Amino acid sequence: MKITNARVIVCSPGRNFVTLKIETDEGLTGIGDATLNGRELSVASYLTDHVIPCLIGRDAHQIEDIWQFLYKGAYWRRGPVTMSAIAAVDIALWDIKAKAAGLPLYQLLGGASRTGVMVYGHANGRDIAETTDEVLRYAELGYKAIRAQSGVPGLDKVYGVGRGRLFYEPADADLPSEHDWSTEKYLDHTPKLFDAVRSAIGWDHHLLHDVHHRLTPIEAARLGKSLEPYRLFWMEDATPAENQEAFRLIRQHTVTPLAVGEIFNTIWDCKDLISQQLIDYIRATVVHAGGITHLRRIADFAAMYQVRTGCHGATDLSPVCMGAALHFDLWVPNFGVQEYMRHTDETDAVFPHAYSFDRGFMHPGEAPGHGVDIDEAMAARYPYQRAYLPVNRQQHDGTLWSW
Ligand code: GCO
Ligand code: MG
Repeated sequence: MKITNARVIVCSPGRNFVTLKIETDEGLTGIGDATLNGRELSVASYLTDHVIPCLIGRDAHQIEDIWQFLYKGAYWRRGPVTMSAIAAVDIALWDIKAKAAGLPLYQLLGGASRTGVMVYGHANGRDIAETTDEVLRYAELGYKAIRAQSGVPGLDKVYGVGRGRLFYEPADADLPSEHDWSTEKYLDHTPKLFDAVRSAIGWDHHLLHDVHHRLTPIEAARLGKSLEPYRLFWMEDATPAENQEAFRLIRQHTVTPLAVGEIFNTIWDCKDLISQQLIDYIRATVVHAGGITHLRRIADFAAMYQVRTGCHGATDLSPVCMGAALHFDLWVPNFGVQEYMRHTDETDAVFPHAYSFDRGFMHPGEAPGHGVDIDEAMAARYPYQRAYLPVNRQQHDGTLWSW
């Protein structure tokens, strides 16, 4: 089965998405997600200018060879733009292979390991009372695992605090907006948040929290320790992870489980974190970590150290990525949890999909392929709109900080 054509579709039904569509001489087509929040057009160009010319005429069934060709053959390895582009090709080719077999993608990976995929939702509010109410609302919607984020007294804009919707969209401006930050205020506030949330919800639900790369290792250790009484499922991105060794210090001080990896793009980003057992959950996901082909390698490596998966699933990952991730999750033996932030109605209409949510669990559906499509006519009605993620500055002196 030869690849005859491939093209990139950029659309913005509420937020920007980059989608790759691959066509074959047998009439089968497949689509892959290539969305990199705030840098969408770089991946679109990488695909159009450098990847697509190399795809035409290749055998669509040779997923592994094409992956190796795009990874090793570029000479310049890794990086989010390259790996998102490779992922888009990989997801589209798995879609085609599964359609050719007449099977849902998870069957080609090895079949279902579970009846459904436990997902966590995002509860947030401007203060502790609002966040607590939101956590209870998510519990009513059936979620078994809930992430809690709250505004911090004395800080103007804080990561993860939306506006009472079931999603939170951080890429909110034509140029980066600025948030302010105080480690002291955040560290004083967060244990109070979880004290209130646990008292309200009890012990039957998993609770999660995202630090979003803002603490130093010793500060993260202190937070992890102070959250131990509330039995978190995980504390995410407690410190920036360029230096994998940094997690050893956190680990030495706390038994709060650690999750990291939503911005990782290859197995090399988590090699030491996993092999030295410095984390509990790896958050790399299909679109940013080289597709199903590469994520599967990361998961198998992680399994050797009892590290479980917890794929990133914010709204900036398109329904195509969500569909592919759910097939992966249904199969992967060392599954932990899947993040699920709902898309807007416009996005869901542009990307019709077979996956579904029921009482805290999701299922990829039984449609052949990954089960997600794109309505191109509708996509054309939502042209690209430049949108940046915010930046963060220290409140006391304006120093640029990690957002
Ligand atoms: C998460 C993430 C997101 C990111 C976003 C950036 O845990 O869901 O941290 O909220 O900030 O995906 O593009
Ligand atoms: Mg995160």
